[in-house]
Amino acid sequence: MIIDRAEVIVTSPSRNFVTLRLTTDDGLVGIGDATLNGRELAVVAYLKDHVVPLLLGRDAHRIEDTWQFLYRSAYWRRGPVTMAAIAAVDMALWDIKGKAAGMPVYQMLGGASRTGLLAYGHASGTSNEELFDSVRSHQEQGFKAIRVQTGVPGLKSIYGIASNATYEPGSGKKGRYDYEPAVRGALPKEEDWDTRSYLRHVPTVFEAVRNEFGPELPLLHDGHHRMTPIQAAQLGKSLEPYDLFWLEDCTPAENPESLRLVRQHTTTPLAIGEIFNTVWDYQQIIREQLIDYVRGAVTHMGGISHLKKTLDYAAQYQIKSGMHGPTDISPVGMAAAMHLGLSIHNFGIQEYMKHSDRTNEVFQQSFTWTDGMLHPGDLPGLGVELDVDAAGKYPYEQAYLPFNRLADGTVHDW
Ligand code: KDG
Ligand code: MG
Repeated sequence: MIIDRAEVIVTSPSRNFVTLRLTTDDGLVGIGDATLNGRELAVVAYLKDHVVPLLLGRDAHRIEDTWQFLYRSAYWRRGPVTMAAIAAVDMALWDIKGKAAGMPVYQMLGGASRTGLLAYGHASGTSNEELFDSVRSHQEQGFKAIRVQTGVPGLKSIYGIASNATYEPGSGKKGRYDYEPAVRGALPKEEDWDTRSYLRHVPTVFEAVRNEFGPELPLLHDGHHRMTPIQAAQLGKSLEPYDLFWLEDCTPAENPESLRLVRQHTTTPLAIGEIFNTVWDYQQIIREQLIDYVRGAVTHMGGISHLKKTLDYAAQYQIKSGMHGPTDISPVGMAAAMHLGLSIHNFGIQEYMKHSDRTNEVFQQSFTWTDGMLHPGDLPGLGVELDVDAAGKYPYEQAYLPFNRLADGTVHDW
């Protein structure tokens, strides 16, 4: 089973996606997600110029050997561009192996450890009323766990709040909350930030949400790297009465030591790592039990093979998965996360934001969403097919994530 064709397909139905498509000499096709939001074309160049020529003629069955060859032979290791490219190869090879065996990928990873995957959705609002409506609408869609993001008095615009969402192009729909469609344009949008106002306001919102929705509903919150360690400690402590499922990215991820300080002050569970790329980024914080959930994405952590190793390591410390699943992870990356999540013992929760109708036209999927639970389905491989003609209708468009400045103009983590 020799790889005899490797194509890199860029499409932008509602946002940009990069997909690697491998074909074997016996006609099997496997796809992998290599999308790196806002820096997509860097991965396209890495794949086309440096990975595709190395894949042609290789045995498609040798997933681990191909991973090690791409990782070690380059000399230059880690980093989001390299690891997204390797992730796409890894996913595509698991897809092919599943199709060759006639099995869904989760069966090849050891079989199902549960019947479905608890998933959380994103609710938000600039006011409590708007937020409550958003929580209710997520509950109506079946979500049994909900991330809560709130506007902050005095701040005009915060990443992740519904009123900032743009509309689905051409759909006439308004106010869909997520980051799809992406904000197209030649420059990133500037937003404002004030951590003290945020720290004062957020606990009042969680109190209101608990009063409205009761103690049972699992609630999550994303701090989006905006706090210093002592500010994060303060927030974790002030949120303890509201029993969060997790507080995510409370400090910038570069410095694992910060989490030690946060841990000394709060029992609010911590989730981190959506921008991490390897097990080595996690090594210290797992070993020292500084987190409770691993947020890595299959797409950015070198694929199913490498994220599984990371999660197996985390399992020794009772740390669970909380794989990244925003709409900038393509349906291929989401399917890979579902197969992995279904098979491992230490699954925690899966982030899930529905893709747009246009995205679903390009990527035909077989996962199911039942009563707040995801399941990857039982088709051989990953269970996602890319419609190349539909993909061709939506060419790449430059799009950036926003960024923050403080009132005095200082650039801040966003
Ligand atoms: O590409 C960046 C987004 O995926 C990220 O900002 C979303 O923080 C995010 C989340 O938790 O889904
Ligand atoms: Mg996040």
